[in-house]
Amino acid sequence: MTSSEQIPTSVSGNEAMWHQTACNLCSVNCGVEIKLADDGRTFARVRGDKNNPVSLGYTCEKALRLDHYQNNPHRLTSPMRRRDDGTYEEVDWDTAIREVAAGLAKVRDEHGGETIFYYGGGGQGNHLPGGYSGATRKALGMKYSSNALAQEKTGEFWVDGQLFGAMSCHTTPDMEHTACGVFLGKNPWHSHGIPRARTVIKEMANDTDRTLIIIDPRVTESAEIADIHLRVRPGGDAWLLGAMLKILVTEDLADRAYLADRANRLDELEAMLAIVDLDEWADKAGVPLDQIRHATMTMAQAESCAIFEDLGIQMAPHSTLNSYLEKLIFILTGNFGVKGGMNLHTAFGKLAGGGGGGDRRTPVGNHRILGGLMPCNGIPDEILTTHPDRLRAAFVESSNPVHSLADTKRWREAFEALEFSVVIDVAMTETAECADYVLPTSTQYEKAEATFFTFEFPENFFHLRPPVVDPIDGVLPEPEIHRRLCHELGVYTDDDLAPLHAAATQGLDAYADAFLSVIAASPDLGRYLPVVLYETLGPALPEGMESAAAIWGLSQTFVTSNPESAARAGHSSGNDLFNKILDNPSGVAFSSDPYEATWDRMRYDDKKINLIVDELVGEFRSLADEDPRVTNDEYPFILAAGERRSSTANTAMRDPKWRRKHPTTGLRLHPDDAATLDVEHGAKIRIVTKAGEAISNVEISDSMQPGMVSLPNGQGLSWPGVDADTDLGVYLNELTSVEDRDWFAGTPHHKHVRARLEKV
Ligand SMILES: Nc1nc2c(c(=O)[nH]1)N[C@H]1C(S)=C(S)[C@@H](COP(=O)(O)OP(=O)(O)OC[C@H]3O[C@@H](n4cnc5c(=O)[nH]c(N)nc54)[C@H](O)[C@@H]3O)O[C@H]1N2
Ligand SMILES: Nc1nc2c(c(=O)[nH]1)N[C@H]1C(S)=C(S)[C@@H](COP(=O)(O)OP(=O)(O)OC[C@H]3O[C@@H](n4cnc5c(=O)[nH]c(N)nc54)[C@H](O)[C@@H]3O)O[C@H]1N2
Ligand code: SF4
Ligand SMILES: [Mo]
Repeated sequence: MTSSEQIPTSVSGNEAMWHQTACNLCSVNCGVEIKLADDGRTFARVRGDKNNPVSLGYTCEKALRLDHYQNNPHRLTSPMRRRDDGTYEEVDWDTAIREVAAGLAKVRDEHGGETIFYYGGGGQGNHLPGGYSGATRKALGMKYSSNALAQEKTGEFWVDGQLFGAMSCHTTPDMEHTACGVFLGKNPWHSHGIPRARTVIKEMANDTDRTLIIIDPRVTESAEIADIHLRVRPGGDAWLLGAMLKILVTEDLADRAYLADRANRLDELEAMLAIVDLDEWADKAGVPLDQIRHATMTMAQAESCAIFEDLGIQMAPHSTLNSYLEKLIFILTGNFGVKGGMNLHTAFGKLAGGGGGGDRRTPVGNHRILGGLMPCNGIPDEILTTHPDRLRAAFVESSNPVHSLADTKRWREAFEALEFSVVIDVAMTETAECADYVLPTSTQYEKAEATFFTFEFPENFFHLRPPVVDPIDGVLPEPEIHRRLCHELGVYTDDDLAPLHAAATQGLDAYADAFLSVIAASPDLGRYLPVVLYETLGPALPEGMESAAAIWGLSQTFVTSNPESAARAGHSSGNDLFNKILDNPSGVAFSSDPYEATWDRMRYDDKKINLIVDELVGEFRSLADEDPRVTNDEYPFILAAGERRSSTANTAMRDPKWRRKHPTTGLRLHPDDAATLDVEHGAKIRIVTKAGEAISNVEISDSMQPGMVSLPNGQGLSWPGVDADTDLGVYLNELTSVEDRDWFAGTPHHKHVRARLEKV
């Protein structure tokens, strides 16, 4: 590793101008404009991009600190190879590509390509580069993959599939227009998740005709401004939602005309809800019954209601069941397929959703593969075994699973047990430190970049971001890495691509014609599509935009499969859409729908909602006997391991200096608990779980419930020269266990880690 700070490089474009791009620190990817300093590299100023059609100039305080991501002294600038003693040496790119291809091919030849697994491919940014891995994966015959979605959203996706007919039927809340916005286990003030979150929820709260409802055990910043805050017991949501559903069906609040028209199996659902004893369930939920009834009536009687569920229920007990019960609420109140409610949106590119509804299983643990993704908590089991079909090699890209997934110790053991591993990253991460090879790549501001978080409805948007600065020396963008790997693996020859090279110089129409005939003649080339496009069309694109070549393919696919949505947004063909994407550095609407489109998008033949998810009925019944009020003497606290705060951004921001203005590394604790433990604000405290222990400073806060504590996510990242105990924050997943997970989807219970606190 060498420092990037002294490497002078030329600048793309005019130094004095504002460069349109996006913030990569959360999934809404607000459009921002960046002005470079005189050195042509430092982000001197960052401001919201008013021309971005989604964020309209909005940002939060985090975007202003993006320079810590782009310019820091610990960027990787050379491929690294691990020596036998565990240290690393720099190797040149030719050597790295040759040895990585050979190492992976050896595992494929000896054990089959399906024993090499792929993890990552993009986080809150960087999905476009990850898309190019598809070629390398096919070249090696890889079958199993996963990413962070399989530790939060796969249960929800699967429930959507059961209710609406396919996992691609992803629901999105119309918070902009809703009369009643509900956030369940979500703190939009900090975590966003919807465009312009703070503005939208403030408008909702300030408007006397609209209602903002927050369901969270903590008094979050969002709860502080909400009209209604249901302060649920940690882990108590299943009982709360069960009680709400019971009130809807027994107190004449369900929209029965809508249900008769739009849904099947209402009678079975009413039978399922018969077990709910309202007083008992309200007590288990920790919320007074009159508050539950008031909130339920408000949701049912509002002109429209939209619900956003997130980690507070998805990473808590009964995760998949919670998603099911939450969705029943907007369905029973007639809020699916309507303005201000929940709708099915188009997608430009795919994040997950393929791979069926869980019929595929993992080779060793027999875990359900939902949306094509192995459940994250189950992956170490697939490696640390003598089973003949175990996973033997890993390809990790743009992700840091050793740090971000449960039980770091077990993940390190798993990496040790692999026969071969490679990581593509911008930094020497905790995962990179376990790999045989580390390949350094350009940052998201050094290449054409985009995410596929295209969740908006009725209009949906795509933002292709041009590079802001030139790449530093020594790195390659991911598409180039995958192109070189595919060549090294010998999957096609230069001759195969000659007609495409020639056509690319004659414009997109000629290219499209040549493409169809080349693929018809050699269908095998289609398997390596992203890199074929990158290699042939890439060089014909504007300078710096080579990595956008795959977007040409996605534009064709989108317009062919959604001609009406594309036409309503003004796009007549795939080439037309692609050109507009290239011409609009602030983003463009690729799709526009009427609200009825949701019903067309339903995948059951009769276009009706299936109200009964058979696999989850047994779990619902078991709620009658389970009691969340019972405490654990050995571990009396519930630790929410991973709260989103002003200075958390998963592991994208490694430099602790980025937290200087918002120093939030502490363990939040209720004043009563602090008094019992006899600790003061700022004191050190030891947190002990069954998996491990850590030291944190204490932040006394009456936003907490007694018995509940919380730690911020994404901290404890190594950074040379910094005192780990005081400035780095807690390395959370040294405290979590892989076995604490949802029985169905395998999603972790990170919001519900049993812990003991000890004064230091
Ligand atoms: N600032 C910032 N924003 C981010 C990120 C970031 O790192 N930093 N990460 C992004 C990512 S990847 C994601 S997935 C989202 C996540 O976004 P959120 O899900 O909103 O984030 P969290 O703060 O983890 O959890 C939300 C809330 O769940 C509550 N909670 C804890 N236990 C329970 C419970 O038992 N029931 C209920 N109902 N609530 C509970 C917590 O008190 C917390 O306020 O944020 C995104 N946005
Ligand atoms: N205990 C606990 N654990 C959690 C959570 C929690 O709440 N509690 N939250 C979870 C959630 S919701 C999520 S989404 C995950 C996120 O965890 P991950 O999926 O691991 O994602 P990130 O932390 O965003 O890691 C992104 C990686 O990409 C690298 N990177 C940045 N730019 C580029 C680039 O241009 N190219 C490449 N190749 N690499 C790049 C960064 O250096 C970093 O290593 O964490 C999860 N982990
Ligand atoms: S972190 Fe803030 S500025 Fe960045 S995308 Fe998210 S909301 Fe926008
Ligand atoms: Mo996430």
